Amino acid sequence: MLTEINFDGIIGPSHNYAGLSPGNLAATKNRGLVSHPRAAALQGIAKMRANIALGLRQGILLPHARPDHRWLDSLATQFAEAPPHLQAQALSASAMWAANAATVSPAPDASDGRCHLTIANLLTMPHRSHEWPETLAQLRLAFPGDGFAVHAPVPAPFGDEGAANHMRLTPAHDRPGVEIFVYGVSGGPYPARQHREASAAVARRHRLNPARTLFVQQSEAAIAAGAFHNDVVAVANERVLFAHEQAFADSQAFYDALRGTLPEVEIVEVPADRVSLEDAIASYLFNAQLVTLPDGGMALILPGEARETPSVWQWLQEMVAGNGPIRHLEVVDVRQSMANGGGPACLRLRVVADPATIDSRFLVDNARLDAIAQVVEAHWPDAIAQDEIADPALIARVETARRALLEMLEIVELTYS
Ligand code: SUG
Repeated sequence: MLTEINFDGIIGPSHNYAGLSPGNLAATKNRGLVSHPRAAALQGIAKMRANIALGLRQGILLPHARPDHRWLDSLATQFAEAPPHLQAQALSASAMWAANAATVSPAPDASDGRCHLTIANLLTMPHRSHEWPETLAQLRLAFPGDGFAVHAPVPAPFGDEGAANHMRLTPAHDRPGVEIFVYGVSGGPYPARQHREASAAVARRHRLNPARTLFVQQSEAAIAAGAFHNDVVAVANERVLFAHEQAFADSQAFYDALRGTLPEVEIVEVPADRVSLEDAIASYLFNAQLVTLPDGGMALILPGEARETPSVWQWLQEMVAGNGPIRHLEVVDVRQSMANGGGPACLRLRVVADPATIDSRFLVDNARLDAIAQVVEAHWPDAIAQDEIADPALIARVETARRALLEMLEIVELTYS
């Protein structure tokens, strides 16, 4: 049976605050802080447990081999000798943000009846531009068989950041939907990471019906205010779109096109005079997981920061008290990831598929999460300060930690380091 499964990136042992993403205000503000990889990974595991407790199916994606020696090799250097900016870029644990792993079109949307996944090239940020080879290897392993088509990234110079700039609206997960690709043109002082040409290529590869595919421009104001991905200002689930008033360049044209394609759509728009773009971005209100519960109701899985932002929490209280489609708020603590600009929705990749067709090593229940947590407790560094990221002892610890996880999970095909 086709089901939505959230695959969360396990937060890797090299998680640190190097401030590598201009336009991601949290990451640049927190540059130089001491990170806590063990606590970070345990927060991610606790979020997965909260999803399971809601009755949802849960999967995992694995931390990548860091430092990325293959990437450094291709730059004709080695970690110990590389300049500090390359060391930081090679060590980043940014693959944790699984929403940037790929764009996923479930089988009911594709004319060939397959579930298509295109790996994101992430080429705008150097530290993310080398994620794709391992992401490709992982997703080819996790999604085997003819029911899936896992595509290599679209080529440069067309930037693609995956599902973070893609939304799907549908009467039900297992029915044909409308796929929405959100691209940026200009971000004021910051880069627009998702290029329209990349989105168009992904839509063609995925064999989507052009009449049920929309390309929508993200507003420049949103990118300039720190919404470096659309999933910082909008999220969709089944027939519901939840978005900030200033998320899109021309919301009215978009909403009209959407209603014309999917008449049952419900648009929950948060007005700027209730929640400013700044509050929305600081609290990550829209970087929530909007999910359908087994009883058919919808829940919003929010970061703690949303509860701590008065305008946001007040608006949410009124929303759930009203008659809208979102009935339940679930608050999770992912502060370590949040400090790098990654909220609950960034940490997961949604795939609608039959769980029986997925490599079961990538699916988790509470017992398997217990085993992962044990490896994290035993091996993940407690803290990383920026002035120790080149320390050989730290690097050895990071590499041993990931290997221990892969061995426990019996996914040794992916051991590169
Ligand atoms: O690409 N942060 C990530 C956060 C990604 C969030 N994902 C979604 N919105 N879906 C980024 O900016 C910071 C890492 C550092 O600076 O070390 C970073 O890459």
